[in-house]
Amino acid sequence: MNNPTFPPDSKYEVASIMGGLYGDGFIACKGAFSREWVYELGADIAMLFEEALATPGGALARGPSRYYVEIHPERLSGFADIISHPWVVAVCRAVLGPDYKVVEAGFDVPGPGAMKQPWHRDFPSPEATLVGRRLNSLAFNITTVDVTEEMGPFEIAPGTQWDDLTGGDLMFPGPEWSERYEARAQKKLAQMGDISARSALTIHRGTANRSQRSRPVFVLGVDAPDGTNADKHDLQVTRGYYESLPQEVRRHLAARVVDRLDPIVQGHAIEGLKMGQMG
Ligand SMILES: O=C(O)CCC(=O)C(=O)O
Ligand SMILES: [Fe+2]
Repeated sequence: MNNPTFPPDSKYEVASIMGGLYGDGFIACKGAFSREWVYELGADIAMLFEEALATPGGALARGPSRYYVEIHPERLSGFADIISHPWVVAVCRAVLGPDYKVVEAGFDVPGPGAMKQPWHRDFPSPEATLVGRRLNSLAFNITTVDVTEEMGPFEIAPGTQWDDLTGGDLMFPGPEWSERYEARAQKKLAQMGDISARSALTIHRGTANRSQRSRPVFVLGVDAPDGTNADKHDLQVTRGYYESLPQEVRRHLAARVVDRLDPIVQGHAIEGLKMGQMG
């Protein structure tokens, strides 16, 4: 059928998507959204951030002047645009299969004065990746600002999603690994409208924000059917919102359908990120 939202789009080749995520562990779609659309996303996030800061336990500290907030998807006016974007759909299908599920929606806010994070992955590698050599989850990011060097860009060490950290800390590689990551480090100067997709296992860090502006970035977590990240999250949508979504979009939401949204218990704390490093 000719559903315009879900074309089998040959612009997005499975082989290049797989090559990018199994190779570097990071790919991007430049200019996926208009700047106007991103301004709206930024405004929604600013509003939700204020709300979260005013709620006890509403925002998780990830180092000085750096927060993570998990949200109710429908509070973003553009949420359906994100999860039905043809590039996002193509990437999820290619890497996670036809029954992928959206398990997490949130945002990171590294504010002025945020410090350099230690190199890390966002959770320990699952058996599927370590032994099965397969990725069963992805993280998508959408910046709400044009990132400059001074804002402390996101930095990634390509290809390191396959590193086996067994024997040490499973999320924070010890000093014996730093040479490897420093040698590979790439700064991502994302611009408004860009979407990126990465394995959250690819070693990465936020760097020091020396500017006067914060750098809020939207985060979408997606699992393959055997992914277990849903366990850490509790996505909720109201019945009205759920029913407003096309069946094909709804099918991929690993969310509880509720009459009223419950406050979110911010669960995805990363203990090792509470402190920061100078630099
Ligand atoms: O600064 C960023 O964009 C990412 C931060 C990050 O990796 C984290 O808090 O887990
Ligand atoms: Fe991270």
